[in-house]
Amino acid sequence: MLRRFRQHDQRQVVDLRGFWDFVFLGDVNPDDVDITSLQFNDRMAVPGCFDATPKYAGRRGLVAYRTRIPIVDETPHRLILDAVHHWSRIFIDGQPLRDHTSGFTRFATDILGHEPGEAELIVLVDNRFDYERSPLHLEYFDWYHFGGIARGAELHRLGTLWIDRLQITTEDYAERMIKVAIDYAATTPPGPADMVITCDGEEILNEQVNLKDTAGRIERLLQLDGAALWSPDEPNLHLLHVRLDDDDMRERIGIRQVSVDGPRILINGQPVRLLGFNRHDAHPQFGHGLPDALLIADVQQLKDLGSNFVRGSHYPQDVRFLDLCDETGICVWNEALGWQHTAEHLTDPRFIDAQLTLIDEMVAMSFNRPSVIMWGILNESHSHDPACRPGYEKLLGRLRELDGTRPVTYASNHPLNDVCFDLVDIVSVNTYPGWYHGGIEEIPQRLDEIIAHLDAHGQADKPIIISEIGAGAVPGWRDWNETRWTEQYQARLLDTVIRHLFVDRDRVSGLSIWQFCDCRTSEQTDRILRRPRGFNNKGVLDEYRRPKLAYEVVKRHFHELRSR
Ligand code: ADA
Repeated sequence: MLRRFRQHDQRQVVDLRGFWDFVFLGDVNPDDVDITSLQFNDRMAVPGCFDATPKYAGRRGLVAYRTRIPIVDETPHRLILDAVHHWSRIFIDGQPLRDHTSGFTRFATDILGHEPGEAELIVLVDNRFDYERSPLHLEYFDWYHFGGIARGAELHRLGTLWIDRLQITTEDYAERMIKVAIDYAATTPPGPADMVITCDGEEILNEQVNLKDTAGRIERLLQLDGAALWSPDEPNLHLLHVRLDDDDMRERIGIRQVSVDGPRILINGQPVRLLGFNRHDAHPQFGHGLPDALLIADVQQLKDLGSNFVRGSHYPQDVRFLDLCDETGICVWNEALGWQHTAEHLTDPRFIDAQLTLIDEMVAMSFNRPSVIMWGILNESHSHDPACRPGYEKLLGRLRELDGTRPVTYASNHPLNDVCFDLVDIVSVNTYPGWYHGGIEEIPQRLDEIIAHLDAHGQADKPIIISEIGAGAVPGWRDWNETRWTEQYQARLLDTVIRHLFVDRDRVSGLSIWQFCDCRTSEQTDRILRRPRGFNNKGVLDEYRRPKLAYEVVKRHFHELRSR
């Protein structure tokens, strides 16, 4: 994926974005497909979602994408796809190499021992709901599950010794101390290898390492004297480049540490109040395959609104969006894919295994982004049911294993009888007073009840985030009655929420309004019947990012609060 900086000077990388051959196969079992006899009768953009294009809008089934890729020599090559929804099978020259389940995460397919020349790459993609093959994409969720090769695609020539992954952590922001972990791999034990590390073009390490195995990890502690820190207000970034013999990798980092101290969330020891939105990575014309220009526009409007926080609801965020958040100082709650799961899912090993794989991939693809300040799981799942607690323990435990540097949380809509809050660093609550229950005038009391209950039940020494709250407003609908679904009602509700949470109060450390912009919802009958237009209309902007009445209300409050 093309980033704002070159990730490799020496490694040969081919960007595979463009128009691929395409065919819609329909309601067929992938195991019954004769991959050598496919008739590609169409073309499709990669990245993109085929079911966001008019011709295939709303259709679900198996599809095939095809392109040709250059195999430089007989050394290993690696195909990297940044997100394929919801299930895929990768073929090279008609041979199946791997399956992948779940969208939203980057995954690699290694091509070994292929003779030099062109190879045919076919990707079978399935956007149907099929619990067996993709247990994390379920039709009842409150958003439309688009299908396709939705984000970047590239081919890497790995050579005989390569850097599999760079993982960089800030060990001590005040001392500008970072730890660089270099995971390497090789076709044969490499022996002595030259390793050079530079930061912003300045050499900070040059040594020979003796690599005895075909895979391993090299770790170095480096002090970047005088390097500027990353924070929401001053998002300074640095380019760290590692060369290992003939391979190399560049990562962009922010020197910062996130911690919690009692009810405060700290970045580099300074308390931060998170003000922002839940944002679906979606658009009616692009599905989950947003063009770069739209990501720029979304970030412009988030900044215009005065927000410094986005909850990536409800799945791992596009790394291009995270790059922009790194650059503009927007803090991100990055979340594993999940929505209102019950014990049926949380006690199913297939579901848990799929969650663990997705968490591994989410952390790997976004670990080095300073904008990601916390990890989340299992939106609004049954954390009030003791039968679900082992599932929460396992998934939160995996996050802590993979990354001890970021706080973890989950959004609960059962704040008064939740049995898993002790497992998280930050307590997050979704609540909709004034929308699903009661009037706007009851909002202060409802919020105070929740906060008082949390403080009285063991959570008084933790930060609280109101992770969802809001109201629906059909775009352009203004009415004398100012009832639900009008833009006036939404504006009045959000005005009441922000005033009550933050004017003369500071118990709550963060707010993510539901939601940034409207999004298409699931086609499932009992979902869509409750969603005018077939959209979740609680955006402060509509799905084409046109502001509603509430936009100016939220903007005024957020800028005023941020100026304090
Ligand atoms: C829940 C859910 C959101 C959305 C929201 C709503 O809080 O987490 O994804 O469905 O309700 O609009 O009702």
